[in-house]
Amino acid sequence: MQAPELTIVLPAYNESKNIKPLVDKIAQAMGSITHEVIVVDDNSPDDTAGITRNLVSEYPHIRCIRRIGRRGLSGACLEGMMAANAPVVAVMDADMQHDETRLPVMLDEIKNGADLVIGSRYVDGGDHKAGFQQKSRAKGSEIATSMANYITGNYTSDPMSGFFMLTRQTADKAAETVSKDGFKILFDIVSRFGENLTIKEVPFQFRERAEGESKLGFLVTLQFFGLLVSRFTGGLIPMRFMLYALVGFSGLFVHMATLFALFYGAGVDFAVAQFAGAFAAMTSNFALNNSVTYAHRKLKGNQFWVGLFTFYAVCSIGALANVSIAQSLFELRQSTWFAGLAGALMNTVFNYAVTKLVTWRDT
Ligand SMILES: Nc1nc2c(ncn2[C@@H]2O[C@H](COP(=O)(O)OP(=O)(O)OP(=O)(O)O)[C@@H](O)[C@H]2O)c(=O)[nH]1
Ligand SMILES: [Mg+2]
Repeated sequence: MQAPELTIVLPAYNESKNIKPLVDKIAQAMGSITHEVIVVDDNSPDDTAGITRNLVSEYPHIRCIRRIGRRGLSGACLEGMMAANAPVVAVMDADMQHDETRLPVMLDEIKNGADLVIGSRYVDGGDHKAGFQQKSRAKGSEIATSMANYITGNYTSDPMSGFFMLTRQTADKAAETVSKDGFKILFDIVSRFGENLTIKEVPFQFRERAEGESKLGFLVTLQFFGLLVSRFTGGLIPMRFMLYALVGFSGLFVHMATLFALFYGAGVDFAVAQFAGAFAAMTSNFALNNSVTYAHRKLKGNQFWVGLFTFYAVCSIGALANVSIAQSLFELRQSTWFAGLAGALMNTVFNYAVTKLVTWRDT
């Protein structure tokens, strides 16, 4: 077997029906270019891993990385890129939305000196609309792309693409800092390193997913907006903190709804109703953070209850710190607004930092 010139990484979750047809098409498109294919599967229930391994008799250059207990597209892409043997690595979706016939053209761009080549739906000759069944999703993609462009600084017309190729050297460098969380690793790479990379674009026509279901849901969209804000602040505010703060904001509504329902609806004493409101908010905050902010470390079974208990404990300490800071600022004759907000902000930062470590053990 010859050493591969190109590694093609296919992140795949429940893509068992797409793998074989896609690998066939890739083999056809590659012609004489020596290549290997790495499928990165997150232990898909549909046996994507088994199906991939069965292909080895036909395609000895195929390999599957099966990750247990982990989920996430960016992390999957990264792991595939790090396992590559070739000096050039391509990443493409496993659902046939990307055009494998563009791979040789992209490889030529790398040979001509590019560090990163992006399969773009937004340059002349490219198209994104055909890939989305609903018009609203095409529109959503356009809006997200222009927001991402605003933040990344126009290094590419399609920072949201999941189809790209880069040198091993670039991949190795990116891997050290790029976020393993989230769905859009290219956006992260371009926003961090765009300035120092020679970037080329190759147009392609985005196709409809062949089989199976989309994994882009509400959670992924929320995470993406968290990532946008995080990159907007130059990484100062972590993506997870954004999600945590958003969940905290939703807790305000839970708190007020409980307070009003108990105080006005059930005639409960104000202090008791307020206490119940705080408890309800903490509980819903914990449940939401567990499913959204820490989806990658979701606590289940007994761990869920232990997590809830530590969350209550940390939040209670946070509340005490909040009140004492606000009180000190107030005594220093700061405005009530400033004192109150400073206490609340400090409370959020404290709760975030400590529950991250203690409750979700996310280091
Ligand atoms: N290993 C791994 N792969 C994933 C994960 N989430 C998505 N993928 C794969 O990443 C690729 C892109 O995901 P899609 O669900 O197609 O997302 P999309 O293309 O934005 O959405 P559609 O247009 O609806 O297809 C697909 O090959 C997925 O199987 C994940 O958590 N782990
Ligand atoms: Mg897709």
